[in-house]
Amino acid sequence: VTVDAFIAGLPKCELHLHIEGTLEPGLKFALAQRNGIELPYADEAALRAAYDFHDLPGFLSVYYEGMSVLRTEQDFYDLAAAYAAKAHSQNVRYAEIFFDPQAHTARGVAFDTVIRGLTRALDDAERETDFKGRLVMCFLRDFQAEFAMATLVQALAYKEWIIGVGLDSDEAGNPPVKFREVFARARAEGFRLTMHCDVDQKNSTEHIRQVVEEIGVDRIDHGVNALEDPSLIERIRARGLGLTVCPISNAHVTDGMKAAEIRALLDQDVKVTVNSDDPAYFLGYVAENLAALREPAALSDADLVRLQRNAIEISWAAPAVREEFL
Ligand code: ES4
Ligand code: ZN
Repeated sequence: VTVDAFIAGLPKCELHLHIEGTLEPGLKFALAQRNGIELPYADEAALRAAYDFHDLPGFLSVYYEGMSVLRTEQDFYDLAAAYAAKAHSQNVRYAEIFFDPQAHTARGVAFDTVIRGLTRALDDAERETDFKGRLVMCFLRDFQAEFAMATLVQALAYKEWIIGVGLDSDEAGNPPVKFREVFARARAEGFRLTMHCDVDQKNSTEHIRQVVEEIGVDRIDHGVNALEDPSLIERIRARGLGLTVCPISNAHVTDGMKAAEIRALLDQDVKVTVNSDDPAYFLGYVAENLAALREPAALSDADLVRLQRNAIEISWAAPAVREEFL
């Protein structure tokens, strides 16, 4: 897709972006070399050839395998610094950035190493450019709730660096209510809450109902299947709960970009936003996602502006950041 001048110039806000999903093949090879790790691919081209996903589990196995090169604080710094530079180049002014600490602590990398590297890169970017990034800690739903709770407790010492918590990874058999106590504790500790309700999952509308009614999330990641239940979508609209959708990601792991659904959400005044999810793997940052969606979803320039306003409105940005953007 080509990104035209209007999309390129639009000040952007991105709310659904996994920092580990921004690990580009070039950086992956450079970090592997720096850390003395042998990748099971001869070169970048061979690695890219493995990026041929047709479903969520297929994607997730490559995504977790890729993280093995991230070991030191400097590795996490370099990862976040590269994303910040890329986001700045696309006129992203504000991003809420997921990180998956359990994917690192489970293989022996300290929580402190992960968060210090990421935070230092975001602080440097904020000082040097007009890009601001904030961290949202995601729990992996295919691990036990006890591990998520232990991770939450570990994160309390770093509270000022984390604005909210989320839930990601493989949804099959891992419903939102599995993490009821974890999210109740997170809310009590002052974190904002979001959860993935991935597209076209088994029990999608039941999972969305759980996040709205039982967990009490502040927004929903993906969640487009709510359209199948008019009373559910009405509750989402009435509460001003945003949906952070990811068209190019959906095109890879579901049966399409869900352009008609995004159009319907806009037309029904649901606060929908467009995001990149795992741009190094799905081959599109936020500008490319907007460009790819423009024709299929019949997005006018006003719609493109609306998507950015929706994003900053449903964001957890401080009032000063919000005012500067709007
Ligand atoms: C993810 Cl596409 C997707 N779905 C669920 N969890 C994830 N973590 C990173 N990307
Ligand atoms: Zn995601």
